[in-house]
Amino acid sequence: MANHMGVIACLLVAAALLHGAMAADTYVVLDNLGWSVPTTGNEGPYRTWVTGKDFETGDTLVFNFNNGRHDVAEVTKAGYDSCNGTSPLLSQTTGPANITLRTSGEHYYICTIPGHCLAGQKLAINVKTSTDTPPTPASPRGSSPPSSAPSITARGFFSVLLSTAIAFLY
Ligand SMILES: *[C@@H]1O[C@H](CO)[C@@H](O)[C@H](O)[C@H]1NC(C)=O
Ligand SMILES: *[C@@H]1O[C@H](CO)[C@@H](O)[C@H](O)[C@H]1NC(C)=O
Ligand SMILES: [Cu+2]
Repeated sequence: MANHMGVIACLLVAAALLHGAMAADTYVVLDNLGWSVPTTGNEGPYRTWVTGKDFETGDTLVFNFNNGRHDVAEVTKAGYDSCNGTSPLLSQTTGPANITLRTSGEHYYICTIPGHCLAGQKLAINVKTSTDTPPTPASPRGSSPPSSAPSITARGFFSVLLSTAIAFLY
């Protein structure tokens, strides 16, 4: 019995880890403070918030702000460094703004309300390619629809783990 409990515990932990690894994460930028002008007058709080986080493609950033108070513009590194939001790659003026990370690499976000970026309302993150959902290669026209095999396989594995654990219980 004790052995069985150990096996069950291991399987449940494995299943939980697998599930965690599969799920796309949601990150609320600067947590409860939201997308705001740092009281420090610089981007320090955003840099601190980014530290230790593992952003992956498919994850979502939630920029919490009230309409009209702020906005979010994704800009180039040059735009980030100089707080220039003149030609944003992407722009959201209504809050909260949920931005899903589609591509890997460096992503830069600023607020374009005058003075805000210069006072530190700017965010730079590095996005890694997600390990759980490999990009589906573009399939030629007329071929079968893109397969969702990887996620089905992962889900199947997850179910097998769970049912094995449950089987041990009875
Ligand atoms: C801001 O960027 C735009 C387009 O990238 C550029 O034309 C403009 O000169 C820049 N403004 C400043 C103040 O650097
Ligand atoms: C944005 O994400 C938050 C947190 O996941 C969610 O509660 C909210 O409904 C989302 N808003 C939109 C417009 O999708
Ligand atoms: Cu702002």
